[in-house]
Amino acid sequence: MSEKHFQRTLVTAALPYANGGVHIGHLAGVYVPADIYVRYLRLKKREVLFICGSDEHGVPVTIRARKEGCTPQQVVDRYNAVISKSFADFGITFDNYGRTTSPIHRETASQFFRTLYDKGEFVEKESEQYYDEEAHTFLADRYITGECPHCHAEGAYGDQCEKCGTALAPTELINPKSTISGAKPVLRKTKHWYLPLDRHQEWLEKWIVSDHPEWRSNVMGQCKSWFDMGLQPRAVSRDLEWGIPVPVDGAEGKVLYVWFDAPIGYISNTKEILPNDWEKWWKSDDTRLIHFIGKDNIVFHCIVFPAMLKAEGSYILPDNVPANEFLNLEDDKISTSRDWAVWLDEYLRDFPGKQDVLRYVLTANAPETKDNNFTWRDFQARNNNELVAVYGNFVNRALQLTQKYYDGEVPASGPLTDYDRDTIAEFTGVKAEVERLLEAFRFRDAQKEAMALARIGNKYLADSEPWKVIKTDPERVKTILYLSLQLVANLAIAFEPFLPFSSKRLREMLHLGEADWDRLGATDLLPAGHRLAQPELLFAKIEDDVVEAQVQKLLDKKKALEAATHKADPIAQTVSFDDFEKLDIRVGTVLACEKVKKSKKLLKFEIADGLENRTIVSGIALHYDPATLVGKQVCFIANLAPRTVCGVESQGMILSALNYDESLSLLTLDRPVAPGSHVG
Ligand code: B3M
Ligand code: ZN
Repeated sequence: MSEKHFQRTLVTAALPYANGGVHIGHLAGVYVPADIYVRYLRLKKREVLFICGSDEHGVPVTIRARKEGCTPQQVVDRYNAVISKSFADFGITFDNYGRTTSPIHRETASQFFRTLYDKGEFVEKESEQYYDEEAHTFLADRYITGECPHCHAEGAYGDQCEKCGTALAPTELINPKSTISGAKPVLRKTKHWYLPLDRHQEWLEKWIVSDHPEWRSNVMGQCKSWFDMGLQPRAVSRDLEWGIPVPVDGAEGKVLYVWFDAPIGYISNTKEILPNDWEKWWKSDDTRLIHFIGKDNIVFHCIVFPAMLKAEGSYILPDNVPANEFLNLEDDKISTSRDWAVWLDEYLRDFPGKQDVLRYVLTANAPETKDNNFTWRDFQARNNNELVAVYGNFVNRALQLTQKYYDGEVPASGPLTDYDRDTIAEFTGVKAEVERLLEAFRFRDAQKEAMALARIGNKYLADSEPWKVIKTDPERVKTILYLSLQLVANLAIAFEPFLPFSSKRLREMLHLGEADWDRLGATDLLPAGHRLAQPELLFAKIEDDVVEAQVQKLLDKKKALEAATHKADPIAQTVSFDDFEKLDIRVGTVLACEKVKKSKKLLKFEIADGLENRTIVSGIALHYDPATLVGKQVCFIANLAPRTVCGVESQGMILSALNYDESLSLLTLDRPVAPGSHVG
């Protein structure tokens, strides 16, 4: 069915796991495109509902809770607040942002499971799962670690080896261990319920491949590969404590699999705000259901959840699932666990008031059909060269000149030239193109089309040169600025779905009131005599040092993580205490320090050792400027036999630590002691 046959549109956005914050990959992949689409539908005065919420069950939450020594509920309470604030800060306009630990969700998900169970839609199967006898719990895949059978890396998980990426089953791991107690897990029989997707394959394949050829190629491709492999029964329950209990007798200790429970969150978050009116959104054929997700959720939204909805029998199915691919960050995969991300709350602390800059850049680089990459340099370039130099510059010049020549009042237009008429023809055509692209979920092209409006304005003003013409033909300038102001007003409307914050500020500067999308393309949005407010710059340049600091922050994070996770060299052979006591390690104060001639690596130290002072040569010239070492206190081995190095007799060895990345740090003291003090 094409859009026009639907009465209303229900838009959902993937429920973010409440085990961490929201980063730019989430915004780019799901939430900005979904928000653009919903804002557009509202501007078109269509009936729309925008639903999301926190996904609060599942193993990632329990792993975070263990790591932080708190309960899963405390984790989700914290991150649900962080996430919903981030979305509000970035103008993501959900009609409801719920959560899957809410009572209404627990009831809805339990009821949904029970309905399928009573209809015999599940297959019950007994299987063997790893059980931790010390922690008295079955182990989810991520709680089992061991040697990867493929690359033999240690630390592979029960579902995947992060080193070589191979998908694994827990029983494939060599020397499996529980990450909870460290014990060797044992296999135990356990019963679970499975959704027999194989029984749904025929209708699913027809519904997607034949009935929805318009779906994005990346989505269609993934679905077809699942069909080609042959759909398999999928477990819908787990042996876990954290989750929604399976509402069946004899299911103690079992909860709904998070990917069974979470999509039902879309339904419960609708019911939560429309207790008496939710069914027309989920059960009426004249509702169009659109799921906005990232590519790793395609199978759950195109195959698993539709199979659940079909099996239940009273729900509609999604009409489109415009899934985005992934956004990388500085050529590396964004990762919550490795903290390789730009977190929205951090971004706003570093770039207050610049939500639209990030929305613009993420839309311009949206990974709509293939993975894309975010770099801080590109962020700066798009801000400076597009938002400031084209859109902001055009608006500012048109408004400043109107202030200067007409005291902020829109002038009456005089007769139009052919150039005027050509320009008008150009910008009145933009509306249809922006709409066509938005209806097709092509947000980056749609935004580019809106930006074309700014380029038209910028060119028109630059070509018309009102600041020169004012001297010879003041009447002509009235027409130039009148038309330019109409273009500015059109921009405030055209950018509303994409850049809501700056569009609002611009409408306020124009005294334009709410954006009226139907008027987009009009040349009388600001009638002659209409008073404008004092103009302010819409966007400000971002300087090199600001983005360099962001890149450095990421590199520092990477280094810190590498250092924290680096596997040290094995410990050397054990020595006796007597042997250790033979070493006489002392503290010395650096009296002087200089490079050793004819050597790149050596520094010659004069050390106060509490006796006669001494000279020591040390190979750290590549790591230190000798001048910075004078006065420092260092640790040195005092009774090492003297050696001549590069013609200098060295009486001892200064101690330093060599990092895994070849960087080096001298062993210094955190408070002064007398030279010659013993180290032990
Ligand atoms: N919680 C988010 C993810 O996989 C997952 C989406 C659920 S949507 C029902 O990143
Ligand atoms: Zn591996």
